[in-house]
Amino acid sequence: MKSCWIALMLVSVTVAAEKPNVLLLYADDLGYGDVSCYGAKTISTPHIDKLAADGLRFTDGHCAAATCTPSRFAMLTGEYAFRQKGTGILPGDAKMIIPPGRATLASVFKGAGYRTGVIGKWHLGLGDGALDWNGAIQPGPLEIGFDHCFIMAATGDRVPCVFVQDHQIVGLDPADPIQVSYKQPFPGEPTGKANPELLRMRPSHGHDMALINGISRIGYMKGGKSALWKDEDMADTFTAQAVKFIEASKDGPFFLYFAAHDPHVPRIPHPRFVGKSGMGPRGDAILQFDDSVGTILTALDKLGLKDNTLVLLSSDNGPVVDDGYQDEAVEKLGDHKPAGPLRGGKYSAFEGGTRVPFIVRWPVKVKPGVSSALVCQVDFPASFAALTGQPAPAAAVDSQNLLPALLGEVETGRAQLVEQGGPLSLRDGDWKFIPASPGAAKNKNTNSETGNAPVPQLFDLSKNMGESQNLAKTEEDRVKAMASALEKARLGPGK
Ligand code: NG6
Ligand code: CA
Repeated sequence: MKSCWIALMLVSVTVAAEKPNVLLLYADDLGYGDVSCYGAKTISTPHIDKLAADGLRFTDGHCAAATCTPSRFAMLTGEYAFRQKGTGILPGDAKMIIPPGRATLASVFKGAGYRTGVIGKWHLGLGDGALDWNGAIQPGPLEIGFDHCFIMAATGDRVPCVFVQDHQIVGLDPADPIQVSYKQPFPGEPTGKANPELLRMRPSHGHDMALINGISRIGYMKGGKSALWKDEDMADTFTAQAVKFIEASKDGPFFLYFAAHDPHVPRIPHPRFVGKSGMGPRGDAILQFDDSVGTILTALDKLGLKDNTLVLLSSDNGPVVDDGYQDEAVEKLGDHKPAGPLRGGKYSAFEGGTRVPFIVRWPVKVKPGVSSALVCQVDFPASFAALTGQPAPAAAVDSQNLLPALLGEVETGRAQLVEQGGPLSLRDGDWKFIPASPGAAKNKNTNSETGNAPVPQLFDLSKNMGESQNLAKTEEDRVKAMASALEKARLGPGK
């Protein structure tokens, strides 16, 4: 009888370990060099550092693209975004680009009996065209595998400046309906262009339309006054929602995609962070993200969920300094290198575009350490399907099961990876190939490098992580081989 009980206990322990809670802590525009555990010296991120010290820190972890929408599309669907039209940076009134019913990272977890939620930045479109924001907002996250959502439609710098919970705008007064347009201003409503005297932060490029909370945005809106967010409270609001979701799901298992807004523009952190980094609002917003991470992890601890929760921390694309507002990010940067030793950043085909902080912590399973395996967020659907004992979704064509690498059992990840910066580029082991591309070498808005060049570029990252020595001329055979491998990967599996 006794041995029976022991056997039963063993079984239940094993089963529990196979379905850990999964908490994805996701920053917006956080660079490889923006956190102290990746080498930042002028900024300190103690909560992220602690997570890394207790977990596995990847030095070659990637998002799938160097901007938000394609990156998140790939992470949720397991398909590179460049295979689908209309997956570039979306306006805030775009229809949803993941078709309802399509298998996603969320539906994988749901299929394994998880409670699933997304809190924070969405930016994958809502509705199926001509959405009435005053009615039921669908399709949205709930139609692709999430049980719960508390999101902003697009970005902090895009209208509508309201939160959507499940299918409704939060706090909307029916007597003051909300209207959104990306075509023309609403007569009588202030804009950044017409009313610069009302601004507390001026745009540096674009961002001169609807003026909400003293900040002008992309797109126009009218009404919905009672529902408008206050930028300085946004991180606290999302963090509190995340804690609430975890508390309500404590009997588990749950999957929470916590999609923070920091340090994306506009950078308007809560007053308690203002001036704390010495680097202006961008640095302060990074401290705010670190604080959100700390608060959420403390909540896990308090509920006794730390041991059996797999926490993943990463970012949707590389860093950018001036992304459209005069917020002193350039002036106060000092010696800080947002992409660390990498070249490029957001919008770039260089490594800084997609190589980002990437940490996995799962105390009962993952040994703390550092891994150099090449891993990508596009691999999440197949890897988490494997973790939860399910087949990978058929449409997740680019997603590889990298569970052994993600759990630190092996240090081998992908053999190859397509990076979607400006031009598509290819990683093959430590080699990096960027084909010749006619585009401009610099992004004129952000004054940052795109990776475009009129000649092919080839780098040996094992010796030259900063992609400064172009070996294309001396390694012609390798250039040829990688060009055809990239073309093959671009066409897709089976082509
Ligand atoms: C760009 C915006 C930039 C930012 C980005 C999206 C201009 C000139 N620039 O078009 O400010 O919003 O889109 O960032 O409007 S992302 O992280 O969501 O991809
Ligand atoms: Ca982003």
